Amino acid sequence: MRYITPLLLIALAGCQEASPSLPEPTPPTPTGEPNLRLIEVASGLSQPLYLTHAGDGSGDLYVVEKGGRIRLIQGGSLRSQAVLDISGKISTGGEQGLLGLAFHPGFRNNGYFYVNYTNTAGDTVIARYTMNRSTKVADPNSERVVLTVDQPYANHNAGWLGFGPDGMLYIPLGDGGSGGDPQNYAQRLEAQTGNRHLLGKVVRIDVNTSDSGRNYRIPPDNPVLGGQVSEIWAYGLRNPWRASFDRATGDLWIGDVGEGAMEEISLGPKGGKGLNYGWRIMEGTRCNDNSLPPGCNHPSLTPPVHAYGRGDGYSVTGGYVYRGRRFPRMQGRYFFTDFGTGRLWSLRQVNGTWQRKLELSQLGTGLASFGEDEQGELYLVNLLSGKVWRMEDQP
Ligand SMILES: [Ca+2]
Repeated sequence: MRYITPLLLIALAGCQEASPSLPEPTPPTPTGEPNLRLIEVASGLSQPLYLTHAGDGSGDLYVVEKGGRIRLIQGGSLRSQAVLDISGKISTGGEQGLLGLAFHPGFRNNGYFYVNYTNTAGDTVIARYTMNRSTKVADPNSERVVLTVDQPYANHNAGWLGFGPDGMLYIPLGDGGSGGDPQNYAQRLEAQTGNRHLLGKVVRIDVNTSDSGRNYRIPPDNPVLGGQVSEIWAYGLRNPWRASFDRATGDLWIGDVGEGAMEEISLGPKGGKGLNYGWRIMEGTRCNDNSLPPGCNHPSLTPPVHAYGRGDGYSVTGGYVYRGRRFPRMQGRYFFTDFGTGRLWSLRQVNGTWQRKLELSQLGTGLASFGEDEQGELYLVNLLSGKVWRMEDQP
């Protein structure tokens, strides 16, 4: 139906949160342009689609495999024993699978981490597991389901989740799938059975407490949308494939995969609640359905900071603003790529305008996700080749 879907199905990559760390002063931005290269860190993974760290000072890296396992890279080596294997309880077709991973800000003390997966019924599950911090293994029976969202179609499951600088868990969800969001889930705010009102939204919940029989609490400072405060923080997303928090500013960056014409990078300033990112009224900067309120290009919609068409790619993979220390010329740039074409760009704001630069090309298909370590250094994960690389700026 559109070009994107089959690819995405395969791609499903995810990025992960920047574990909430105190904002650090941003070093001055050097004027030189980075000269990127990729250094292989690991290979032999099975459909990896995300990489993150536990925020525990260990230097360990965790890689998510679409088929249902979490792997550990420790001291530069990929451990054969999985951290978690829930391959028996998930669906792995197309865009389904184990899709995201986020460590609790207090992981060092409680061993908690959260995953986003597609269960055997095809629905989205957000669940907590507890890891033994000595063995770095989690008992599959430690699962505590936080939230389940009915998925009306198999595609557009998004998958990323991450803790914001406010300690809340953010979960950008896809529009439920099919093509063109036929039930208009992404714009509908009223409560629906099976939590389908959360489709096409950024969900924001407090997992440290609970209310009303839920395993979480709706933060009272969530926006009033459709006349009520709910789990919805922002809306109007189609299939947000990887998001991240800028660890210096707290801004939320989202790569949202387009329908048939445009890919987009959207931005939510720290604390910017209630934003409507536009889908399916808009596809990127293109008017898609002007019959829906409030109509195309309405000032109440939040347009992407960048959008690109089929000449550049067909399935965006959202990335990170680089905040590491090793490569000053990368500082402050937002890196992202396209799953299909393997082009990798950066965005940076110059005189109030977001400017794009092509950093690398010909990386091939399959770049399903970026990842970030505790120091803020960046990685790339290829779903198809099973490899993980570190991004470097060579002098
Ligand atoms: Ca949009």
